[in-house]
Amino acid sequence: MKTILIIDSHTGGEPTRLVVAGGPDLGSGPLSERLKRLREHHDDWRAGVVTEPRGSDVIVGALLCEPHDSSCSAGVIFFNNVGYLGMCGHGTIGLVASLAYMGRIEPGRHRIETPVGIVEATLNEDRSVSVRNVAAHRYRRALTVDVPGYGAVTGDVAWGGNWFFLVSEHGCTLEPAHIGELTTFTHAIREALEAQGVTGAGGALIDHIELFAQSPRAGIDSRNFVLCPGNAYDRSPCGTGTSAKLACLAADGKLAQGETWRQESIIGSVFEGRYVLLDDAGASETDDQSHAVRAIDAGSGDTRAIVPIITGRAHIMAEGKLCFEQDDPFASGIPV
Ligand code: PYC
Repeated sequence: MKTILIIDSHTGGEPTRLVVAGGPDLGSGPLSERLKRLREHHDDWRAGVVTEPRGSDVIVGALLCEPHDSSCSAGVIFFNNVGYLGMCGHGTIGLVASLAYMGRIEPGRHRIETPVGIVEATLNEDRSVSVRNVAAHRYRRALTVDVPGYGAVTGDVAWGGNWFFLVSEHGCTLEPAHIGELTTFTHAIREALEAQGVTGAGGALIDHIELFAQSPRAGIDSRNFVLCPGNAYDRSPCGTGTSAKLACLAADGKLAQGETWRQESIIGSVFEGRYVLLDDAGASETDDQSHAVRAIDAGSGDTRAIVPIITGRAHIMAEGKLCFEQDDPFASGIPV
């Protein structure tokens, strides 16, 4: 029987399943290369860990890896029910909380290697975690797509560690009671973007859709609804989605460097976000921001890049061992 050791946490309601032992041998080298090996040779393993019957559509998996860069405390590859994520903000907060729970790290700053660059996570004394994300930028402003069944929808395309289409004018009610229709609507937007050839830099698929509305709560700047690639919605305010939002706010001159933005999720959990301009972030960080810089070189219409800092809190939920009997017909999940 094969076994995999896991720690489950949630960040603002969004679960992260950290695999601490029992992952496939991906060899050495940069995490982008190891991600390629995971995708090409061990995709069944991914599905077994996060999809039913051992997981669900909501769980984000995080494979703990030896970092390639020795200045990093850990390396991580994020995955979900349908594939892989470049970066994951809530997942990084969950990873850091789990490493602290395991006694592997103390409060303070820790560099973490991901397939899209190095991020820096600070475990704060109050157990919240602040993630200094890879550089974010708005790639296209006010693009309109024709969404069958809904009509014209206008939004921005931005990179926050994943590609997002961000929509503020939509006429929807962002309340938990409407999650079904919000999922159907955002799914239709994603299909329309793909069908109409709207992409991120270099033809990248825009696989996250984010709607915004005002929050009814005092002190909260905005509420969001985020559709993730496998059609689950993010229970957290989405770290990479909040990063993409900060990039758009910065590009529009609506949020100054260092100012705090409180982003609430559809279920009411909150991340605090702020940013520094990439140019001001220092030489060591710019080395890590190659993806964003490449994206900008590829011809952005809107080139102001920022380094987002996202703060949230994760809670440990479970520690255990996934078991895979040799004759289990669903060891690689339930095919859909
Ligand atoms: O927090 O960045 C995030 C995230 C991406 C997908 C789900 N959560």
